[in-house]
Amino acid sequence: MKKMGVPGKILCVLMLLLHSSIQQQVFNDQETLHLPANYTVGWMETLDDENLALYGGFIAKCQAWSLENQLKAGIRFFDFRVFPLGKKLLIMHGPVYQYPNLKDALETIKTFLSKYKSETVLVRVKPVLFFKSKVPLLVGQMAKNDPDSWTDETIPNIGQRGKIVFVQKNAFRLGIRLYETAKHNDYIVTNVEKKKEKIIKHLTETTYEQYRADCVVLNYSSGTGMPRLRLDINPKSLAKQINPWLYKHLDNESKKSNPKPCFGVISMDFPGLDLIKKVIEFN
Ligand SMILES: *[C@@H]1O[C@H](CO)[C@@H](O)[C@H](O)[C@H]1NC(C)=O
Ligand SMILES: *[C@@H]1O[C@H](CO)[C@@H](O)[C@H](O)[C@H]1NC(C)=O
Ligand SMILES: CC(=O)N[C@H]1CO[C@H](CO)[C@@H](O)[C@@H]1O
Repeated sequence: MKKMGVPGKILCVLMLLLHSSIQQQVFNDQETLHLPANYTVGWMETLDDENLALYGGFIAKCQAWSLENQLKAGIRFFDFRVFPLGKKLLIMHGPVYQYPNLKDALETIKTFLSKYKSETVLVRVKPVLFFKSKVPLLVGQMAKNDPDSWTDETIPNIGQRGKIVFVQKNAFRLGIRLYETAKHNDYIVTNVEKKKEKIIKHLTETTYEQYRADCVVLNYSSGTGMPRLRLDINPKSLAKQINPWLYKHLDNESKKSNPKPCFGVISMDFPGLDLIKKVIEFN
């Protein structure tokens, strides 16, 4: 694989969309995706090859859309939790991604990339359940000699479009490194206002220069995880409250900051098209 990495550059973020209906779509839990006819699916197309090493998309955990629809909506970062079964890698939360195994999911991404050649998709694989050490090996066999996959630690230039860029996670040492802003207990949500404070803290943290040198910053924003302490807050109900606020917050940031901040990859639950678009605008 040709190295085109430019050290010192970082993965900036974002998302996107152009939907100007009266009601803004910042939260979505519907399976169907209604893309406006003029929606820019390949939003990375206008990105300058030289400008940034790579742009991120956002993670959408607990997402209602299929993998393909998430790609179309602009999401460019996926977190797959997998466990080995024989030579296969099965994906947990199958219904969300439709595909029970990693190979099929990667094929779906590749098919998307072959159609939208300007795009780059980050993939993080997290081994779960059992035989975790087999996972990097199996993924390695799949990706190492695949010209459509990037498994180097060096961050590729955005010029390297059309690829699946693997992202490291703990023992999974394939691909570029990721700095996560979230601390373990940030997952525990007891209070929406506190959650907002944390999101602002994370968004600010990812703009620090120090993290930009050699790793991608994963910004943990409305990704809620499973709150342990309160039964009345679940990822969906939280996203419903957080997403409109996050939209406004990003909107405020985009107006006051010049140059625009680079937030890294923003993780969200149930984002609607307008929220996605807002993030993409930061590119
Ligand atoms: C897309 O269509 C909507 C509604 O028809 C319009 O308001 C918007 O400006 C269009 N966006 C672009 C980029 O053409
Ligand atoms: C956005 O800015 C407006 C005007 O300065 C302010 O009233 C509002 O609270 C801000 N919203 C968020 C979510 O930061
Ligand atoms: C979306 C995501 O990957 N979030 C991460 C946030 O940080 C926690 C704790 O470090 C991780 O466990 C999550 O995976």
